[in-house]
Amino acid sequence: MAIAREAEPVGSLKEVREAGLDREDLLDVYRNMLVTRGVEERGHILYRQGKIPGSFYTGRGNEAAAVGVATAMGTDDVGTPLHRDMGVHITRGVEPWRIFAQYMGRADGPTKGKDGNVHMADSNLGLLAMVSHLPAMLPVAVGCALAFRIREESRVAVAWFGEGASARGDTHEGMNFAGVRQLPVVFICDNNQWAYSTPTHLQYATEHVADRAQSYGFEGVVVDGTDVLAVYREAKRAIEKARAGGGPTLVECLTLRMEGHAVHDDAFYVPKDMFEEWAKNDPIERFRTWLRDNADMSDEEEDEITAGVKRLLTESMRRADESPMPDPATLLDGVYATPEDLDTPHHK
Ligand SMILES: Cc1ncc(C[n+]2csc(CCOP(=O)(O)OP(=O)(O)O)c2C)c(N)n1
Ligand SMILES: [Mg+2]
Repeated sequence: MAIAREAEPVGSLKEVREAGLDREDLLDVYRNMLVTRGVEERGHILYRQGKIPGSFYTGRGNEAAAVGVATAMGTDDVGTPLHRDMGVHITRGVEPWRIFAQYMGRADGPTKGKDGNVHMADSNLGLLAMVSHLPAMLPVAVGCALAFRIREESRVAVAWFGEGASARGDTHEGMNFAGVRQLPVVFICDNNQWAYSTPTHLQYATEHVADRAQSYGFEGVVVDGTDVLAVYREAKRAIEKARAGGGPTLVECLTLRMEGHAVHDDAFYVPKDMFEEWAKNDPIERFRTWLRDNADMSDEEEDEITAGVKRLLTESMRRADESPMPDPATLLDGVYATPEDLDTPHHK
């Protein structure tokens, strides 16, 4: 039996306005979702051209969940997005050419040509780069929330994790501590129903991952992760509640991972009818239809947005290709902190 609240879909333009988005914001959300998918589709081409070292991960099917949550964050809030959350980077304002540069290990990528292609974030935009070990970023986000509390800053930390990662101890430790201290943190579960080839019934025994929130002393919500407006509304509620001192929320965004775990995996183990069923709820197509039915998006507006995104991506790939490989002399830059540069009291 479900314990978490199961969120309703968002209906009218009026309801969306009440949740804080005007028509221009809605078109921006649509644009961000298109850019997100476009960056990953073009990244896939670069990979097949042999220009991307290592493997390559995409978040196809997760565009609404990632863009919806990031749209609800405040400028000074921080987040720890993962390998399915390109939409968070795009919505926070990372320029796509820097993402292509990152993919190709170039000097202008957010990590200046170091680390894996999705292990990135621009800290100037309030994002902390992931490490591979899942879900090691949850305690980091909880630590940020504790710092905000101690410094009396009106900021919220947003922490992403996959449903597979929810089986590991860091999830428990992070959520328990956040619940005990009622910290300003929102946990976002990207539940794409697979952890590599492991299906959900072999990952957790509750109906929803969000059902666990109750045992940590905070609210759990399950939302359709293909409905960008419902995700936005639930994330906004949770973030503002955290900011107002109401403690954490676990928001579970339910989607299907629409491709393999990474490009080397053809997802042969996912039943075909599952893909067919979820393809009917493609998040971008779904929002496009909503905009046309509810916000009078015209053919001209749509064409202009689509053409603008295409131009942006083409120009971004060209610019990224001009970015140099990192200078080997910079190999250790940024790896170790220089204590005298830190402003923490114990380093003075
Ligand atoms: C502690 C740890 N174990 C194993 C891995 C290898 N690994 C990377 S992604 C992944 C699947 C994670 O599944 P989930 O948390 O559902 O995220 P998804 O990839 O489905 O978005 C695994 C097993 C890892 N990165 N960290
Ligand atoms: Mg998963």
